[in-house]
Amino acid sequence: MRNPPPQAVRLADYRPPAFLIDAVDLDISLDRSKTRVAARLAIRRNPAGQAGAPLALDGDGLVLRRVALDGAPLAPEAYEATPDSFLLRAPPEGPFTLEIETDVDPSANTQLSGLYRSGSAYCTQCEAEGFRRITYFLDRPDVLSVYTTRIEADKSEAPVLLGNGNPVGAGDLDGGRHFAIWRDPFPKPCYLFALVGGDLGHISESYRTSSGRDVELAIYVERGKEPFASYAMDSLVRSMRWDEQAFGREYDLDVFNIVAVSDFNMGAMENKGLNIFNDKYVLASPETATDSDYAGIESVIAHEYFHNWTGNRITCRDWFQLCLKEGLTVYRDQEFSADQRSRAVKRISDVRGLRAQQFPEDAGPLAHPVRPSLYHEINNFYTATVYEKGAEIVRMLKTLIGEADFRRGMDLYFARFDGTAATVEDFLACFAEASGRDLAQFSLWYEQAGTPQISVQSDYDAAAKTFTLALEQSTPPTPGQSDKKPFVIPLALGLIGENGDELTLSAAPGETGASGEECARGVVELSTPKRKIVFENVPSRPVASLLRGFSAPVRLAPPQSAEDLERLLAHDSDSFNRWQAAQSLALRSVFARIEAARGGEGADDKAFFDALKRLVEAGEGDPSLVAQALSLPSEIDIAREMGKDVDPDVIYSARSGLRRDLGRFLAPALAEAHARFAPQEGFSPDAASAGRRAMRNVALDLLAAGDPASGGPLAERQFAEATNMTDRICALATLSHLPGAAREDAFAAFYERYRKDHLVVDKWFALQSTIPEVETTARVARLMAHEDFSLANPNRVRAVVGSFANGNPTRFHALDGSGYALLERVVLELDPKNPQLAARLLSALRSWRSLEERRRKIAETTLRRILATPDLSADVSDIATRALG
Ligand code: 0A1
Ligand code: ZN
Repeated sequence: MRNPPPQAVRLADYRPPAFLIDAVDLDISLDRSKTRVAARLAIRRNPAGQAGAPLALDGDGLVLRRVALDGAPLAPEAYEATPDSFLLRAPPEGPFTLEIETDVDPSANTQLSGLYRSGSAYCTQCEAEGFRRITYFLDRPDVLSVYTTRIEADKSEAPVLLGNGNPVGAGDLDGGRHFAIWRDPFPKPCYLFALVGGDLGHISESYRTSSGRDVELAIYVERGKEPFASYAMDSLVRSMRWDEQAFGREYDLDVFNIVAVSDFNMGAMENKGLNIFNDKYVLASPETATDSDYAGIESVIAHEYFHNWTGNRITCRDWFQLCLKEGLTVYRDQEFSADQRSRAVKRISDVRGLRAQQFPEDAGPLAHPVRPSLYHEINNFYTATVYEKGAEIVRMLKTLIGEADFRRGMDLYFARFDGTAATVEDFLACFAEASGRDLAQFSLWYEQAGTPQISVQSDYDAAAKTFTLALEQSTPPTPGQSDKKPFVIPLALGLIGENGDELTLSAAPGETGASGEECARGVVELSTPKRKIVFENVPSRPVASLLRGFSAPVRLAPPQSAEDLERLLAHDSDSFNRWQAAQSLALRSVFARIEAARGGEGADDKAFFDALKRLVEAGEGDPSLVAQALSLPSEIDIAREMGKDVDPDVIYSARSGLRRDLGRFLAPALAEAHARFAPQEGFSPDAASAGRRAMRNVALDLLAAGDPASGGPLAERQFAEATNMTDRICALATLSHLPGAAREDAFAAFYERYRKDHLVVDKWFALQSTIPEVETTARVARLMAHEDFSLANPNRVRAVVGSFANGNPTRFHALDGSGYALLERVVLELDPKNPQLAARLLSALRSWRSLEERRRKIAETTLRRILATPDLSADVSDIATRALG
């Protein structure tokens, strides 16, 4: 384990490496507790690096066995080695070869970083700084080397041996051992290194690239699980084709391997030619996977595959540039999924995710720019801000410069930076060049944290037939950034006339008009603190449909009137904004209910409910969009809108009241929809079928909220008769909110049916952890003692504890402090074993300052106690320190 205190790393301190490592030859002899790693490094001084510097390699918990320079053993005074570092005091001026042999213990590796065991297999995870746990190295992304890896193992234990690149040799050895040699011709940073050894099954397929090269694709899984990998394979093939068509990017090796493992800290990893996946994002069958699991697999498979160009062929100069590969690759996988499915539904779900994860991050003490300028622990920067807001920046760039220039910029980026480690500046320069536009102000999106707030005042002048929008932007202060400069914000908009028709935008001449181009594209740019825009020839008072398609990651305020929102919900040509109108109306209702509980005026939902009823009854169009409109803002959405003095109990009762009333009002229409969207013959995971299931299940859930006496039995029936996991788990979710024997029986039956499948058992864990009842905290403690639970497995921990802390606001924030105490216990127990996971769990407390005072105090005490614990990891102490900061 690395020793505290963690050092601050600053972007401003970046210096090119003093040495380069052109070639790495590894010979790795796998053994459960004593794996021998022999590395031969071809090193030379970097002409751009600091002259005369000693060679300082990174290590982390290594045991050095042997070291030689140009073939001769090194004298002890020539170097200094600790478990965490290796220093060669006076390296030769010319190129030299350093041979280093280390021992590592994969069985003792509970951090799941470096070389570790998952089940009976050996696997690796090197991003961000795991390679130094395998051998001493310049563990930084701007050192690119060509790797040859020889892997040796017991043939019976690990008949499958996989590495990066192409297979170039294999053979049997004495004593039941065997070896395989892999060579990766593409220079790469060490964080993309990987190997796998184990007794695994696989499925394979041949793929012909657009230029006619054949690639062998294979997905390796636990033996017996092979049939569950077919959707992942299908997604891979579609991703490869799509990247050729959408970005002109072809795959470059002879093989592409994916391995699914059960113990993994994140979703998956893009190691060159050898992607390693959390099995949650590979394995699926109609009986075990929900529609959202299928969508998750499709997008993660695509994401990792797309990294081959955005991340691997072009990598990052330093970890501050993480968004260069992550934001861009998320943008690419989002576009891919949008093309495979309903674009509008995909956008809605991405924006829901952004608001649920990134907005709170940006509004709290952990806020950081998409490209941070300082970190203590890089593992804590794999955040929604870097990933999801990073993707929004790329999307805005495309909106601003247009599709053609965007594609030209991407082509230029690929051509210019292939084989290098690049920066955000390099990336933006390509688009500036391709579009002829100065992107200096745009680059503030990478530098300034915080979510901009846009306020809008509108005014209709009936006599002059003009409509004026007064826009104003401001961005709240965030840690270390008190004053914000104005952003360039692309605001997609339209005007909806009295009859619901889309008005043609026509700008008034002069300074206050929008440009002709802005009107034609329906996108205005807000790049100053304020901008007033006058539209002319507006026959009657219109309603502005603003931020169409969520064209920028901002908040709009103040909320529109109910009448305006109802017009948008009924008529907006932009599907996203129709959904947004429903969400805004629901939020209005919740806030009115909260006011009513405090003695204020109650909610008048009649028009809103009527509008939803028309949507449900219309029966035409996309049922998945109707389902989205009926999916009310979550408790967490509501808390975020509230912003301060959040009381989760108050939110829960107001939201439950709305669900109950809506369920009652819509009951006949919902019952009809539930029947109309009953499962058809055969199962397909495609978007259309998933949309039908979404509609059916949202109907079931609202029906039960309106009338548990009839909705409960309906859910029981659906649970028993379900022919796919989506219908079964949704029925169980509905039942989970209805206390009683039927619910407990259903949970027991579910477990009996799926106890052998750990991914399904995770759903069972997660649902129970999110039951909004006082008893749940004790239930969670019981689940942690369940024979299927293990602190060593990140998926189990996330299913039980993560779901509780992030998905059960009333219990997690219980006034008696029991929820925080549970989190504290788990974080502290987990920290010495898996600090990355412990730190992630702890970030559930990131919004503690927005809570009402009593909870805020308990949360603060909890954080302080955690921070005062001796021997805390750098990961957890970084989160606790910043959260309190
Ligand atoms: N680069 C991967 C995510 C990833 C990051 C860190 C990991 O270990 C600390 C593992 C995976 C991706 O974006 O998919
Ligand atoms: Zn990624």
